[in-house]
Amino acid sequence: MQVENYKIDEVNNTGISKHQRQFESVAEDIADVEAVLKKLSSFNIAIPSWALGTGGTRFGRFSGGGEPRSLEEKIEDVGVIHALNQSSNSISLHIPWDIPENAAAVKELAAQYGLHFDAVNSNTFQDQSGQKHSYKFGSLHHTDKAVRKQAIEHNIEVIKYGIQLNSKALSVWLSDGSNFPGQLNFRNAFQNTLESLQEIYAALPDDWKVWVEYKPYEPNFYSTTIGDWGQSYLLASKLGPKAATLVDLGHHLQGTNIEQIVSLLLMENKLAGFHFNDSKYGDDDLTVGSINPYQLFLIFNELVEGMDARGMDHATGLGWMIDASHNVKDPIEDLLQSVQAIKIAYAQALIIDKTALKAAQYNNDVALAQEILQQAYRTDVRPLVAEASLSNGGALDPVGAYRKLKIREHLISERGLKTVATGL
Ligand code: PSV
Ligand code: MN
Ligand code: MN
Repeated sequence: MQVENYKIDEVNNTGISKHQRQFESVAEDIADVEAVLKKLSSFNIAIPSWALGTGGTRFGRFSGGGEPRSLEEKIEDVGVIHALNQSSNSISLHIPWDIPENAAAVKELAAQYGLHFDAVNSNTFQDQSGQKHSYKFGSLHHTDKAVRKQAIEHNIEVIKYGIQLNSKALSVWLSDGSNFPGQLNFRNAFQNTLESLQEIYAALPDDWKVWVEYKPYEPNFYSTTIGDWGQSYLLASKLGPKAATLVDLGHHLQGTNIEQIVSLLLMENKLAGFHFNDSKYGDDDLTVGSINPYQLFLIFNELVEGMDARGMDHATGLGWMIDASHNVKDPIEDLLQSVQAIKIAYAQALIIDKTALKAAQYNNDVALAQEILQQAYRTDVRPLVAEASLSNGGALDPVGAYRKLKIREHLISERGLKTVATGL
């Protein structure tokens, strides 16, 4: 389904006067509101193809109805999201969950919704039917060269799919690790991983990047071979300039200062981008901003400061992607909420009085530094985000519009109630 512009306009019209009042009130106190709006309007966050169905925990999956049954229907769903928020103009594929059999047709369909393809993701954490060697004991780090070779070839195949789609990055997440002390020789595992990644790196086109993700545990519970940003950074450094570290917000132990990691990776030109999500304990699938929006704001503070210091374009300088999928919400609503949360944090970071903050830091005025940060954080910037969306033809309130336009009901009537999304 296509969400027609006039329908979004109709829904917007019901809330426009309230919005204008709220927008004027917040805009009044912002030095260069046009610059903020321009940045918000050009900011996009990629949608992962695996988040469009109700995800599962390993204990159960509860389909909500109208789930996409094919890659084409997933593209359609991202089209719905982008029509409503005008901030999700790309889709990230996980292969082999979503194989673009006919890349030209898939690209053309995506273009009809104003979409393109973001990073392609390889999958060597599951065995696929017909596969010769098992990944039970890992993939790129495996003790057996034949298993490593199979995993390397899979990654090279994923790059080939990505080339057909005009993707520009390969995202690698390995579940490789160990469950028990003594199971693994850490140094050999790391060395094997490096050598495998070097072969994959050699297959990257000139204008491509490889993004190396880390995760401290799960599915392995004793060690993960790329377990933290240090290990990822080490690999990325040894690989070369096309390699960088991908930060998935949920892949940190509780209490980790993620914003500091982000700041230093950015300083070293080794920050690839993000997988956004939120978590309360050790999870990585909750809606962005649902648990700790302050942390998200602090991360964006570092991003805006660090990217500006390096003269980077906020919209295109890094990879921005959501990586979250749960089993109790409508996935489209979940994704719309996540994108809104990211844009809110970004807007708050944009309105920080940076000159005053710099001076407070220089003078070691700790209390003032906190006041400056929290002044921005406590500003209700939602009217700014809504105004940016409106100026692009999107909805003032994407989740509200999605409900008013009864989009899920439409999808159920088209696809049926008992559908289960392909892939994850
Ligand atoms: C692993 O937890 C991860 O964050 C990786 O990015 C995967 O590719 C993705 O989730 C989907 O399982
Ligand atoms: Mn991830
Ligand atoms: Mn994850």
